[in-house]
Amino acid sequence: MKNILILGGDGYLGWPTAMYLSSKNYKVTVVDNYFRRNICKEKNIESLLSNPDLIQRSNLWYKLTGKEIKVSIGDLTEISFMDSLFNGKIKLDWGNNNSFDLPDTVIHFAEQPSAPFSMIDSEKSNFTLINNVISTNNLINSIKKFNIKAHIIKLGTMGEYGTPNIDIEEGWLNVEHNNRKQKFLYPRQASSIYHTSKIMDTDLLWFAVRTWKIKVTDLMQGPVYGIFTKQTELNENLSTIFNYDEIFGTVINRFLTQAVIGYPLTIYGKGNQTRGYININDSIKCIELAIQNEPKNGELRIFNQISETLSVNQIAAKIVDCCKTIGISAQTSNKINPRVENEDHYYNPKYQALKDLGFKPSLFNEEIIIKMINEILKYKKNINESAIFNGVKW
Ligand code: USQ
Repeated sequence: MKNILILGGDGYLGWPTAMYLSSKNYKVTVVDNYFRRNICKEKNIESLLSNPDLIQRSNLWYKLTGKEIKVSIGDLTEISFMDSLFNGKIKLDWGNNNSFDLPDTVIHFAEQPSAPFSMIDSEKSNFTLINNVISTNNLINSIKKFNIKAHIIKLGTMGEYGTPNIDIEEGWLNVEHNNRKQKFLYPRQASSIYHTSKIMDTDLLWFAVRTWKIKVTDLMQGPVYGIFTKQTELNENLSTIFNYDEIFGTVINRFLTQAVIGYPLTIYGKGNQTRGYININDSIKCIELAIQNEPKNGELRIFNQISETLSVNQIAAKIVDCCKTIGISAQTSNKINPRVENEDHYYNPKYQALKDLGFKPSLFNEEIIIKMINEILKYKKNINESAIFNGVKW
């Protein structure tokens, strides 16, 4: 089985992905600097579920399954730390050092992932740019120096494309100009510093693919929702970080948590903003498909990683309906939009390539909504109402 290195292994997607791949007998190592959990503590916007640190969770995973998820804690914007993951000089904080195998595949989640966080002030904006762009550049350089055959799977975002008035292709656009043709990266026009940092990552990776022939899969993912996977359900202390606050919480996770405590669902502006959404379990399956179907060296392969498109109003309506079914009275409230974004726009992204590899999307339906509400209800006493809306503005 392949050796998988997960950068950002403590995050919402990183940890469940690590357990899933470990359960499938991939050899997994996770790396993190605990940025997100530290900021959540500092800002009093902690996860709904208790999240022991990576060392404790890896220990528990080993006890329950006999499988090892190795852990290395450090800052990926430091060149020597990134290099250590590829040159055999890794210092593990958990796991057997003697059996560390160099990675065949690197999954890069290690980014500041929040649009609102990147817009708080100049310092947070700079942190986002430096962390995201430099960690990506360090990764490229370590791969170039030590193992050009390693496959980078980069988490990109649908938000890089913005909301253009034409169909969104999967990464590329064929342009005909004055009777000549060329395929270019599809135009990108983001609407936050965070999303812009991801465009910069894409440019760096495309440069490195052209210049040094590294191999990259860029997964253009929409907002992810969900609270459990088969592996997190094994034990409460294996849960993922589940944020519902306005900084790290994505809209569906926020709305479901709001519904549980009778907080009117915070629709920003008119609520016609449409995005491509994906369940956390689908997201992990897509990552596995990307691992199994490597591009060639010198190829940047781009997939739009979403399961369906929904407007904010459609999401809210589905949740209100399901709440009615189970006897919860949920209301909505239109807030003055704290973000600068189009509220009425065309949105037609293609998302066929992952389906061609076997991806079967699951939808945001009554079954999943009610299951998530019941799960959140178990932790109702942990919900901190003051984290929900303070209006972080663009
Ligand atoms: N929204 C509301 N009410 C809320 C929160 C959000 O109406 O309480 C709206 C936003 O205005 C936006 C939409 O819901 O129109 C989605 O917002 P979001 O916070 O769920 O997602 P976003 O900020 O775009 O970022 C999230 C992740 C990010 C990922 C991105 C994918 O935090 O890491 O890259 O989703 S995408 O949006 O496709 O770029």
